[in-house]
Amino acid sequence: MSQHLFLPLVMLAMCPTPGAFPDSGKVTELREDCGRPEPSARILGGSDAQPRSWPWQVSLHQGGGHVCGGSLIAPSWVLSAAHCFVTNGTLEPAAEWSVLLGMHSQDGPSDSAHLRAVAAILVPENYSSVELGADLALLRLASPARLGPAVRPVCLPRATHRFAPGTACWATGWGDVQEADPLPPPWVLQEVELRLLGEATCQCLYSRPGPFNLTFQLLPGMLCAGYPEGRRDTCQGDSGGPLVCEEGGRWFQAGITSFGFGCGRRNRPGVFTAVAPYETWIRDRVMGSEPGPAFPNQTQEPQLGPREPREENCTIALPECGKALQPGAWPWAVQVTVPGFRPCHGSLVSESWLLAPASCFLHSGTSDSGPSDLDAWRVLLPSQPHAERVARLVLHENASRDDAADLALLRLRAPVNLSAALRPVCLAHPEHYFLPGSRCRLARWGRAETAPGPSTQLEAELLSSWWCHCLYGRQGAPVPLAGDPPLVLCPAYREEEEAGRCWNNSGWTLVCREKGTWFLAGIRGFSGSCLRPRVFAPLQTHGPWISHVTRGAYLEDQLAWDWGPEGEITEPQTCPPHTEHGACGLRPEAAPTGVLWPWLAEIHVAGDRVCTGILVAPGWILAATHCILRPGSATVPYIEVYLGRAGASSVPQGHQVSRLVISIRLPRHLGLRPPLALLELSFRVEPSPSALPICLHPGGIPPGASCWVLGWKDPQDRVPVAAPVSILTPRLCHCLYQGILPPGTLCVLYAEGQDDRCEVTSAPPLLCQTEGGSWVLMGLAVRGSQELFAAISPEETWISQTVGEAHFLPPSGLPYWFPESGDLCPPDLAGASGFPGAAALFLLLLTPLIQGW
Ligand code: 4AZ
Repeated sequence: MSQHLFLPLVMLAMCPTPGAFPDSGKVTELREDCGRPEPSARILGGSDAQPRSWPWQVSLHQGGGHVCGGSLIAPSWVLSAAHCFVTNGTLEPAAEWSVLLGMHSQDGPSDSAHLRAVAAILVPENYSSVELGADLALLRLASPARLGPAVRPVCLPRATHRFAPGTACWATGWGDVQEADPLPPPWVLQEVELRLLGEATCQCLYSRPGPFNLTFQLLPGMLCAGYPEGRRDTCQGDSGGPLVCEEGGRWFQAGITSFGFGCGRRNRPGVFTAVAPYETWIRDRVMGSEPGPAFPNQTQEPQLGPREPREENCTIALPECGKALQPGAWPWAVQVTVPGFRPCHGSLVSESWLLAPASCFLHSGTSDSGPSDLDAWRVLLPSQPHAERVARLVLHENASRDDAADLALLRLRAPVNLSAALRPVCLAHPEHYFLPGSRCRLARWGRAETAPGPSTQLEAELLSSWWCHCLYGRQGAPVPLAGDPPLVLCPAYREEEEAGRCWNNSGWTLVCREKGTWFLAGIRGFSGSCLRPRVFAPLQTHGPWISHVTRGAYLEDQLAWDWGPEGEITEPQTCPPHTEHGACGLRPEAAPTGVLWPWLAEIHVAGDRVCTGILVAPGWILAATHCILRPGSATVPYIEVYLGRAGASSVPQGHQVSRLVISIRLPRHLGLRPPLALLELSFRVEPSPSALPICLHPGGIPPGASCWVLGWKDPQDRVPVAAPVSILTPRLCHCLYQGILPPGTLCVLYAEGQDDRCEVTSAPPLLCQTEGGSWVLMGLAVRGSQELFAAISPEETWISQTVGEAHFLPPSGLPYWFPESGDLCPPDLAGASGFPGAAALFLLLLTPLIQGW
């Protein structure tokens, strides 16, 4: 039962002439006395039901605990919901269940409470799942219930019985009080008043897709009860229990609690199995039982209830959360000022409640009994000229111990009038998953040391947990399973104008957009370093606390969301090896933006040609000198570098990173022009799935590696292609290209039938994926060649000295080995260099014979 605090203070009309109830007796007497609770002084107005108010309510136990509700309809029969007993299409054995009657609190036995075994469970043949209807079940008790003031049957409606939309009825049960928030001890039976909704109204509400495009088709035999604004509802654990309506002094069971999208969500009223249509089904099954259930005639004409809106008009009662006219102009951004302190940034979460870090208030005269000076606190709301006052402060119980729970809720003295410029942010339910690729923004949170700058606009995209852990987590450590809910939210940022600013002077929230609606997804307090905030604590784990305190926060109104492939990961995954400078050579399987080669750079030289480059450290690109510097040119060209591109024309280029080159470094080479150049970028790039340094191989050929030449086929569209190749041993290479190769040249052989060659003027790189999973750079194409590459390993010292953070992996594999002379080559190959491909193939076929060379 959820939101039971909203129960109105009303006295139920009592039956006029309460008669003594027979413990056993004539069938007619019993039938007449269905649906009449003990007429003791029963006061409604709280969430806990009074004892004996709902004497037909039973608790169905399995494995020693309450699972579902039910209603006593005859001494030996209980009505409940089929879904309580059917698992994966199979009816559970009756012997596993027991029925507790005359219960008030699940805490301990009372005089009236007694237990019955279940002799049989009957479910309609056409029941398959709750959404498809027929969600009812009959339980035959092994022996009749002991009837008395706390145990009495309810009346059942005839098939012709009509319950008018708008009628106030009552649902009862021991179910959750919020989603994922079980009824607390002493587990007293809960009651909630629900209004019957007309079919069209209910369908209209459930047809409104909400953020996740989820709708539901109401079917005949279902009925809805609740409110468009939600808040009062049944919930998990109430299933099978009764929805009863009073008519002429008797309580008739109109519905059986069946399901709904979540609990208490707006536009998602509870769905019940309508009992009246099942009169025949019930009668047929209980036939012969004496006494059987009672189906009294309807004595009064159904009347239109007072609050039923026009059927086709189901305009939701509340304005929507999470809509912003433009990102950054957040209509929920609030500032709370406590005298003597800087303003604290928080978010409006309903008409009356704000969410902000508890740390803003922990040191401002707050005691357990609350702060002493709330009167002096002021709240500035967007587009409001006057400050508002605070009526109440509720600190999260773990606020001072756990950064992820650094939360406080503040109630305004008076609810605000919401508008397009002033509306709450949406809060996510615990099952809500912000999927990798979700678009997010940063927003200020808590007390800022400095005035907010334009970085409140910073855009980010959520990373998968694999990326998050391999990029930011402890490298090489096993990646934890995707949490449920995720343990962290991990954004990769888009480029910002003010690179290099320091981020440690403020806390931040991550607001993420789903279908045009912004959710407050994560929070992050002050960080100790200047780096942009990396990991956020997901806020949805606190959904139940926020709902519990506010009872009216604007939670999203949809439940199910497929977690997608990441949710199905069952085996821990391992990050590829890393270097002392962190992650390198990680490659996403399928990045949301389509960027698959995060180290591949387009180098635009002097505006007229494009070379391939490879990111080797956050501020450095390695490229082929011959492509960057044309012979004869004396000046250093103007060079721009782009990372995170998936082709010149591909849209969107969301995570493209661009930098200017501020210096070109060449190693000292006696006489010869060195093949490799290092380009220093104007400022560093943040590691992300679209810009991540590659690892560098320190020499030899990595054992068990798969290698590719990476580049683009067409220099105009520049869609990356990777041609699979084998790297020949230096001796084979030498034999094929006798005498013409500078030391340190790598030769490759393209896979047979491989036509996707990279065009050579851009000097494509040769790279391999090692057995450990990291991608390593081996070399860059020699001018004009598809098969020959200048290895990077001979330049390890120069590269490491120039770029302190270059990621050289530890040495492994076959050592480099330069032949002193060509005499060791088989004679047949000496003249084969004109056909290196064919000759190399021949050599490879001979490999077992020549491995000892
Ligand atoms: C359940 O899971 C359940 N708000 C019961 C009722 C509702 C939702 C879920 C309706 O048993």
